[in-house]
Amino acid sequence: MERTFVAIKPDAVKRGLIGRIIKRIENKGYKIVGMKMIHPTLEIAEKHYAEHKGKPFYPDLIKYITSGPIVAMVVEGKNVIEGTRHMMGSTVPNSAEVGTIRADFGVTKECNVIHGSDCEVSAEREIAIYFRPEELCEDWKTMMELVLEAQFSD
Ligand code: IDP
Ligand code: MG
Repeated sequence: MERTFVAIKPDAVKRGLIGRIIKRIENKGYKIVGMKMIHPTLEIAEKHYAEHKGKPFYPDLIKYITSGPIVAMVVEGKNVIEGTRHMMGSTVPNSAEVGTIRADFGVTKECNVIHGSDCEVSAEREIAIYFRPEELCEDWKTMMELVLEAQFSD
C-alpha cells in the first residue's frame, strides 16, 4: 500500500489544531502507521527541506520548522500521496481550495499548518528522515480492513 509522510507543523501544534487535523486524516479512511511528536533539530530540518536550499525563503523556513514540535506521521492508503496533498490544499492558504486544511486553518504561505510528501520518492526519503523502520506499527488492521476480510472469507 502507498505511504506518505505528513507533518502537522509547529504553528498548528501551537494553535491546538493537532486533533482536528488528525481527525480529517482518519475520517478519510487513511491508516496511520507511524506517529510521534518531535521538535526538529537543525540537522533534521535541513535534511527535510534540502530541495529548497538556496531559495530566498529557505532561512525562514528552517527557522519556522525548528521553532517548536511537529507531529510527524506515516500515513497509508490507496493513492494517499495525491489524496493527502489534495486534502492539504495548495501552498498559499488564501488561494487554497475552500475546505482544504490550509484554506480552513492556514493564514500565511510561511506558516501553512501541514506538510505532505509530493511524490513516492519524497515520501520514502522523508519517512526515513523521521522514522526508524521499527518505529512503524504495521501489524494491525483497520476496522474497514477487518470487515472486508470477513466479508470475503466465506
Ligand atoms: P508545499 O509544502 O506545498 O509542498 P513547497 O514549495 O515544497 O510547498 O515549500 C515548502 C514550504 O516552504 C511551504 O509549505 C511553506 O511553508 C514554505 N514556503 C514555500 N514557498 C514560500 C515562499 O515563497 N515564502 C515563504 N515560505 C515559503
Ligand atoms: Mg513540497
